[in-house]
Amino acid sequence: MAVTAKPKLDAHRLRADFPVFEQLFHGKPLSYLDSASSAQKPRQVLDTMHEFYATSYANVHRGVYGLAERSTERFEAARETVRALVNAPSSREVIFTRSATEALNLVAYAWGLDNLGPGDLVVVTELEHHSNFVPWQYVAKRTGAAFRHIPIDDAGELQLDALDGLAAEGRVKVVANNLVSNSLGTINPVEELAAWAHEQGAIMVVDAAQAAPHRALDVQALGCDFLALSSHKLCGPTGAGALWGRRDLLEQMSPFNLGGEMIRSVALDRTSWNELPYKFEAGTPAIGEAVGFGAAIDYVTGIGLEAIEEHEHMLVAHALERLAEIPGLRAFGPPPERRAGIVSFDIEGIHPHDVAQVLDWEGVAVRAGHHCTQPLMTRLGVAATTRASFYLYTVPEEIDRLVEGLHRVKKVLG
Ligand code: C6P
Repeated sequence: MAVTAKPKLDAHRLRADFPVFEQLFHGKPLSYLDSASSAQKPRQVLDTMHEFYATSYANVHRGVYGLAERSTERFEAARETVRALVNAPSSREVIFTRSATEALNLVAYAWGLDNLGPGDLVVVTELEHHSNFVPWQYVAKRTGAAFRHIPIDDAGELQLDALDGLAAEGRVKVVANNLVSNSLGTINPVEELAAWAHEQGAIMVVDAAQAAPHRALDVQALGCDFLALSSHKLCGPTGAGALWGRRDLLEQMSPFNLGGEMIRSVALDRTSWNELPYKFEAGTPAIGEAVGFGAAIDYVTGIGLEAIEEHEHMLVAHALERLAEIPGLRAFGPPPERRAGIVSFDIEGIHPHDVAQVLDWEGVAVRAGHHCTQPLMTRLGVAATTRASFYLYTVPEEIDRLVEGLHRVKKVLG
């Protein structure tokens, strides 16, 4: 596809914000096509974290001295920034976690263990990341609930006609789905699933780890009950993530981790819990990382999530068109308009790890593996795929380098 439309986002200019691109790998500039795994960090985030640690750092919610108050204000301001990103009604409903994985485990344990039992159904999908699959499988086993999945069709889209059959099997209590699939890029019909979940009397748990960096989010419009995201996929630091949950549900839930700020009072025979959101934030939180998370959200929203989404659609359309010229290449997933900036593919007769190795020699970084979606790989009939994923700093020329690299892969290994 000729890339002619006037872009709203100038990725060539934005790349200058990212120091990582100033280096060479194997003597070549870096084409970083692994942003779905983790995004690179702009100067704005790195500088904010440096400035925070240098001038404003102390433990939060504990000290009465000026420095601790300043640190607490910055930490709580980051919480408000996350609230605004997902349009939550209150920042009390925003819990800082270490990652999206921890956020999803929090719901599975703290809600699931008390609310699931025999005769109940936990429903996930065939394209779920292990982080929103395994905790539910585990908690279902522990509570005696049945564990079911919504299958996908050959294009990698959810088969919603399976829902009636699931509802007939028992009481559906949980529906868990990612808004964007990390392996295929599929944008899933979460609003529809949330409406169905509520008709069944179930909660809707949304894994937005791959959606939050790439699309505008609104938990109220999605109609979900819980939503998980992480900082590191959104240009922020590792070690920080967030869970948004409906206040009435969070109020009713037992704590997940115990100790530190989540406690109100302790006696020899009993302990009471702090109010939201602190009830779910045990121990010293990742303070500087939360501040960096806030700076990353400011950076990404300053560029505009709609512009990022549009940019990625352009890149995906360009990638799918160019990849079609590689003999023996099979690209998985839906058409460009129904996916985020992720393309997974297989080249007949060549292992994805070998593909990624040869691409690395060309300075092109992609991920090869099962991408923590083994049930999906089984459905696709492969052990692994090669995955190229894009972000706001990806330029079409990098996709052209990927395609040139794949021609070389074919020459060397085909
Ligand atoms: N996917 C990938 O290469 P953490 O690492 O906890 O912040 O996020 C986990 C996670 C949850 N859900 C989805 C949809 C994800 O894509 C991920 C992380 C990375 O695809 C690492 S496996």
